Amino acid sequence: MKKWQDKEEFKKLFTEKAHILWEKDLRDMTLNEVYQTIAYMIRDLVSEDWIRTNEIYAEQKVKQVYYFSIEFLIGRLLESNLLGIDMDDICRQGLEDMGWDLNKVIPAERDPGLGNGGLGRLAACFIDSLAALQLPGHGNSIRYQYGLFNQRIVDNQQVELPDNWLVNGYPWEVKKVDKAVYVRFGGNAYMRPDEDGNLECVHEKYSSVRAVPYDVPIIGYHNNTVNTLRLWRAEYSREQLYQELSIGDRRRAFRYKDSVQQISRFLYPDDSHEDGRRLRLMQEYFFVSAGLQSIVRHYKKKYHESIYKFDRYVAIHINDTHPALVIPELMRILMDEEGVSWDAAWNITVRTVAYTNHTILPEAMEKWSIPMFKELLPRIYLIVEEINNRWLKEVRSLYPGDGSRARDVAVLWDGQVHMAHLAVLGSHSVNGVAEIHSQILKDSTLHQFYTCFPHRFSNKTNGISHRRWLIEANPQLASLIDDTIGDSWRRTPSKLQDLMPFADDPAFQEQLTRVKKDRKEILARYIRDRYDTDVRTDSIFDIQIKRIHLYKRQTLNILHILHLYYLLKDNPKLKITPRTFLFGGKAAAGYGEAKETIRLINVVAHMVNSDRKVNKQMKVLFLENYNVSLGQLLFPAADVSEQISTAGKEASGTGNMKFMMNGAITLGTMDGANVEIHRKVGDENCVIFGLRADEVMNYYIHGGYSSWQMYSDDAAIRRLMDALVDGSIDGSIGGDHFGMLYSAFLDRNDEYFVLKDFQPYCQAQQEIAKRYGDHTKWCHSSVVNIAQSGYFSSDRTIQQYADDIWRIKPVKH
Ligand code: KOT
Repeated sequence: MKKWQDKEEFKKLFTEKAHILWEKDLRDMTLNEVYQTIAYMIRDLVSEDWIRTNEIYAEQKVKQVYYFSIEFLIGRLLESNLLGIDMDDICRQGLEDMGWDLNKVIPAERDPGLGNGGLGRLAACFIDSLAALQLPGHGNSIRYQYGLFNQRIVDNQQVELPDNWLVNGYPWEVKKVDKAVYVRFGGNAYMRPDEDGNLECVHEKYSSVRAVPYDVPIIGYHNNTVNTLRLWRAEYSREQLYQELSIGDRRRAFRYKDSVQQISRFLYPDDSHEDGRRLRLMQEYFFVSAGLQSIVRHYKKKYHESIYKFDRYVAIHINDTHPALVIPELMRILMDEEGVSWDAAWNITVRTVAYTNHTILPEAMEKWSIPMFKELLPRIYLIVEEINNRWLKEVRSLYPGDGSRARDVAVLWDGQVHMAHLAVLGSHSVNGVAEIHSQILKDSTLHQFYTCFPHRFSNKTNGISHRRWLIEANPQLASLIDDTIGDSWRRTPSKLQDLMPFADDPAFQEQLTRVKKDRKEILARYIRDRYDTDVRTDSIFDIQIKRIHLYKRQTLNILHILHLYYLLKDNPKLKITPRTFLFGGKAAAGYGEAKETIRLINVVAHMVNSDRKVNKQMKVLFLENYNVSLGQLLFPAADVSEQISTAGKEASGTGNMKFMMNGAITLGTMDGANVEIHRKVGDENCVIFGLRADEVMNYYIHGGYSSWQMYSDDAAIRRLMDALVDGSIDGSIGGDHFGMLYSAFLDRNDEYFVLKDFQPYCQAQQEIAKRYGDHTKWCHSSVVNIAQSGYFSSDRTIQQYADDIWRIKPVKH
């Protein structure tokens, strides 16, 4: 790897680069221009290694994995790349000499909003770990022109503004025009006999979309590996446009042009909440087909091996079902373009593809209407139909007379294409993302498939990049850890365990307290600057940051806050441990209850914060536009990590791990990865409450829960529910106030057991306050959490995928 020798060389190269790029005096440069200049300088440093990495993979003909994900929530890259190439100090010093502060330059980079939440961020942590472990693995996705909306709060309500993240250009990407491919939509597809009497497929009158890749380097950590995140952009094919124009149908021609450009324009703002739109299906097929074509092309060109050996050299991973069309698309390429028979193509496909499930919420399971699917992807539909026919024939012969089997495992059923069923059938490996979630997949969601293919199923508990979420986000803590146990944990995060002996060390506890206080002050400054509000850094920072969803139960949190407020109002002499409650997260624009939850939080916040009788003891804030960068500010400042989803609903969660790694105490239900966090740290170092997943399941199956009963029996709950609709919290009289939420709790029998878990949650909050009061004990817990968090590094997760699923090995150079 080329490096900058010292700050003098940095300054010289910076000056040269800046002049070429901006043609202006250094003093006139904007912070964004400074950031872009450094980004291009980093690209100069890594470009040789980027080329070399690919050459070595091809020369050694190593097996490579391609991680297909409709989202990659990568966050800013300037700082992580500087850390990756170990040039952060030189850059900082060089900038300082020239009159800039690196800490002010870093925020000039916009967060690429290429994801919604957990699923997209996981994909980003995974490619980070692949490069750090020198594993040959790359990402494949869409280059959305507009990311997820920017969120503003106006009159207590969420307002969505477009996220035009590419306006100033994106210095990390490289457009590869020569690697463009074409993707076909629409037209007619049918089978007919060829000269030899074999069936061949004819696909005619289709419309072609040009897919152009934009590659982003994924830089390894202190090694020479540079992998690739390939993002596809849709362009119209000039040929097709001219053809349409030459026929004389101008309208049709422009309709074609517009519809093509729509494909990579917007990221869908859904998280665990599908809505089956046609454009979304186009996006899915677009990046799947483009990605696969380029992989097959590269394999043939560089590996010189028979297509029948494809799966020995290529692994394809599908991040949930959004890329599940990989299965019929690979079948199509193998059969229609490479002349492989059905049976051989199926074997190659199944051995190549592996699938991860990220949710068991029924409304998030992807299904497409058959007529729409057929119209848009006629050739792919024929293949899916054949997969389904062959499979159901097998099922019927295995379980004769059992008609209900077919319903549970069919790919085509009830006029819909069931993507999860297609994904399981066409993969050799199916995994969940936390132990409890993988168990639920086997026991219920995919139970029938599990009985057919038990060996396919496994668990791979999620992880997070400790480089981004500890080294980069919390340098103060990282350097304290270095000083205490050395820096080997940076390469080997399990070494964080070496902190265990310091859990009761007074000197270490004191320094940890200092670091936490520093981080709370940094956050407090941000809050003061942006919201003109002061928060007490001696209060408990209690944080819930994640997408807004009824199952994640931000409602439970805010109802408890309101309850606490009433306690203080009713007992003016009452003293509680001062608390700062912070929320962050976006609601899907079409998800009414989630948007009402945001409004409720803001209305309560306003009432509490403006009440001088209580606002010394509690404050509530909703922070706008939660994204990766804001996360990097929030996780390090947290005392309490709110992980309070209805048990059995959160597949894993990964924010829980980021809090833990930064020394916060989990206040959570036995859901997702909380279960494993609890096992690592024990009852003494986290606070668990509420219904267990089996109890929740029991209520769903057998009934026996009545939220009206909770309302009648519990005066505190009654008061809170009434407050939602009597105008006492949102002032004005008239209107239904928070009727939508009231109705979800009472008329719709509280699907997520908020009222049932309310009192247990209040007690858990009291337990938190009690423990916080014993500072030494609290510090002990904080240390244990940090020390045990190494397991939740995505390096561990990726090593498991590499060993058990992909069978790929590191490539040193
Ligand atoms: C969205 C749409 C359809 C299917 C799944 C999703 C989805 C799931 N989006 N995000 N998730 C989250 O994925 C994370 C990473 O595995 C999990 O930690 C989290 O529990 C999921 O909700």
